[in-house]
Amino acid sequence: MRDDADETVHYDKPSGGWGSVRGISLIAGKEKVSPGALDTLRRQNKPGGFMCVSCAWAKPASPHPFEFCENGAKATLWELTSRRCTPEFFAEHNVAELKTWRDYDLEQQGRLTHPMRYDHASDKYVPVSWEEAFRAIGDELRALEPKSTVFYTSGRASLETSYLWALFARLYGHNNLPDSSNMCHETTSVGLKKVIGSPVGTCVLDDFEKCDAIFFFGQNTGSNSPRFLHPLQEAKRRGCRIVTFNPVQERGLIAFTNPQSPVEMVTGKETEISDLYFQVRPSGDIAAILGMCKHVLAREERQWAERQHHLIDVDFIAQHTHDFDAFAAMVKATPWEEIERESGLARADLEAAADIYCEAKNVIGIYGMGVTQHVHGSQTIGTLINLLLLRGNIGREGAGISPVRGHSNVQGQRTVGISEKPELVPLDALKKLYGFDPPTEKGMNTVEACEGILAGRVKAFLGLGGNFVRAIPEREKMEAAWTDMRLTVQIATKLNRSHLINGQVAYLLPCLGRSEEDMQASGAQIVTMEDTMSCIHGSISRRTPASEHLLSELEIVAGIAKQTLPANPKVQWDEWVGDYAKVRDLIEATYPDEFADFNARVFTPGGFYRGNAARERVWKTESGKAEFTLPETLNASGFDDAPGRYRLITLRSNDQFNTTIYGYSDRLRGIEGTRDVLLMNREEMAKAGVAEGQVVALVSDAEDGVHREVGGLVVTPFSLPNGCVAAYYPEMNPLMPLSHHDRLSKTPAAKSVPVRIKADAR
Ligand SMILES: Nc1nc2c(c(=O)[nH]1)N[C@H]1C(S)=C(S)[C@@H](COP(=O)(O)OP(=O)(O)OC[C@H]3O[C@@H](n4cnc5c(=O)[nH]c(N)nc54)[C@H](O)[C@@H]3O)O[C@H]1N2
Ligand SMILES: Nc1nc2c(c(=O)[nH]1)N[C@H]1C(S)=C(S)[C@@H](COP(=O)(O)OP(=O)(O)OC[C@H]3O[C@@H](n4cnc5c(=O)[nH]c(N)nc54)[C@H](O)[C@@H]3O)O[C@H]1N2
Ligand SMILES: [Mo]
Repeated sequence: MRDDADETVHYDKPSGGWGSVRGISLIAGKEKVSPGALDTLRRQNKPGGFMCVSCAWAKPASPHPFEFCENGAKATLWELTSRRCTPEFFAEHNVAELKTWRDYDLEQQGRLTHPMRYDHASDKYVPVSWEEAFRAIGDELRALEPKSTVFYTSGRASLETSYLWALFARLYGHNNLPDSSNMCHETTSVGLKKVIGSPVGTCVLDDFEKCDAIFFFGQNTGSNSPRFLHPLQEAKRRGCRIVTFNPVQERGLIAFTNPQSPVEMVTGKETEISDLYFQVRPSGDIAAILGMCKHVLAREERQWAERQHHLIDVDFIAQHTHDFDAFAAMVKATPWEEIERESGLARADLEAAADIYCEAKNVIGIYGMGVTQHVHGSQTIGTLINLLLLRGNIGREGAGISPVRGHSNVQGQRTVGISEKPELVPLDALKKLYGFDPPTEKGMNTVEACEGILAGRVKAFLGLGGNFVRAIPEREKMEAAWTDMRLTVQIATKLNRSHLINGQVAYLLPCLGRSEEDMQASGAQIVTMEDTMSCIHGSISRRTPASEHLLSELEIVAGIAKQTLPANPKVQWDEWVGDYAKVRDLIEATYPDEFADFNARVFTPGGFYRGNAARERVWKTESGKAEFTLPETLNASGFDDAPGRYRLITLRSNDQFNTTIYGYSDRLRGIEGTRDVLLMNREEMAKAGVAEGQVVALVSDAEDGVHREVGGLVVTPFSLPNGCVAAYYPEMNPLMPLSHHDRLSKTPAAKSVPVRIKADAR
């Protein structure tokens, strides 16, 4: 760890503990939650209960008494607020006025209660009936060329809704199905698939009970998947070693007090999480991992010479992998000086980390956005897989690769057909089931949809959840181009910025949240999701919906589809709305291997596992084996260092869920009361000639001639590696060029954005 204790990270207490309990009660007060909300929390993430709307972390078969965390509680209470954003509210405030509000204040208006149509003349949202909304949207879609429309999804919608959303797109005639995943783990879907043949992680929860070492790259467990801290704490107590690579000293990866343990809470006893913690340079992971591989191979050579005994798993490498020799030669040829320079870490440190790797029988690799959101993020994934392959750490109990997904069903949406890539979808099965020819032309992902909107090619955007204009790069140009679209439709629970930037015809359609009862013809409905470990869970809730005018997401999708598509006896929207079990039957018919006996298994404790070929050492790659890959560069940022140029990390705080800001307390990083900060270390502050508390602007330093600027940032000393700065997402998104994305998957490279610091004129 950097030895600059005087820099921020004032918060020296472990994550969890009393701070997290206080976090929950604060949000309960702020949201003025409706009666019974706390009882709803008790049923969260348990078989027969409802599944948290926050992160995608696994739900264990034997849950804790309270199987939720501070942030899961916040997400649920956010949904169960007693505040309502009604037609009266929209009558009082026109959209121009609402645009001057903070994003936080928009969501603070509470749950949307009525379907609304945007009226250009008054610049206001006005109430509309569901029938009228569906008819008007259907009329618009029928008049448009299907391929000029985009159906976006944010990763919350259930498997049932997602399946029908994708089916609707294909029946209508396109594969333009961008997903929040395109800004998130698409690097995994493409990069991991390329090297091991699986687009998702190979670990299950049990593996965490058997592993001897865990290597963390760019995943902030304490904030973003806090329930993961429990298995980590248990692993730690068993003697499992944990090594972390992260430019930021994230509290959750340093120490944890279990808020569910009365003893720990009273005594303040904490578990140290990481044995070694390295503040790698942003985009320096390829170099760091290569350094570890170099040490592993050097030890192998020594050990073989001395004892005729292999350190690496030569049998596994021979039988299951491809291109080892080329990789080993490359590692050998890469000088330590280069590794040290690009990673920002010392050789001795990387060797110490590699020693832990060598001494552990079973190793798990974990990663998150700190890996995926880089121009060469997919190469980092490939390099990490190289390290694991050296000792056969894939396809074995207690070992494997575990990318931690973000949204609660983002992985599942891909499983059931939300994909712009037709080759990933069983089009033949769809053809057979529904009697049509599904479109075979590749659709648009998020970046391509943005390019299409900028170029005027995209005429309609339908958003199933999310806050697209806030989450994407290139904000200024995108917002300007957005209003040229003919039709924009947003299906949402709360008002956000994306609802204020409208096409010529625009609708805002409010839906039920997952924590609310979804009553249909056959009774209260179950919905399902897939967690980050490929386990499928049912979710049901009995809470009274926020408004009697809400429809479920599935009902809204069916309502629009019915008004858009010609009648087809094999497509029975009303029947499916009446009983979601019938949609699960269709999912099973489309994906018989993964979803056999779907309806019978929805409430399997811990979820049912849909399987993973790579876990069985069946490699669905080009070579039919797990691929050793040769990184083309040690610098994942995609740009060179230059005087005055910084790599900007865009951060999530502990007090937000993506574009939803719960509050202004980033407790675990010790930043309180504001998000308008620029974090940098003191050495860099001195070099740049800026002082603590000074207000500055960041400007884009991408070499594309476009001026991008965000001002009003207060310089705040913070422990970070040299050459980088950090600030919050989504506030920094105007600085991100649209073209700045992972080369393979087009995931925006939000963790190393080239910027300069400018004295702010304000
Ligand atoms: N409370 C809460 N929970 C969430 C979310 C939320 O916003 N709030 N969002 C959800 C979603 S959609 C997602 S995708 C996940 C996101 O969860 P994470 O994957 O944890 O994503 P981030 O917090 O964006 O960044 C992860 C970490 O990467 C580090 N990092 C940055 N650059 C680098 C680098 O070059 N190398 C390395 N090794 N590390 C780097 C950052 O310091 C940070 O600690 O969380 C989900 N859960
Ligand atoms: N700079 C930068 N940009 C990033 C990232 C980053 O780390 N840095 N992270 C990226 C990542 S990982 C992601 S996943 C994306 C997130 O992008 P999105 O998924 O598009 O954004 P969210 O903020 O999760 O969406 C929040 C909105 O969803 C709606 N909502 C909430 N619950 C429901 C529901 O149950 N149903 C429906 N229909 N709507 C609901 C609410 O209206 C709420 O305002 O952002 C990406 N952008
Ligand atoms: Mo995400």
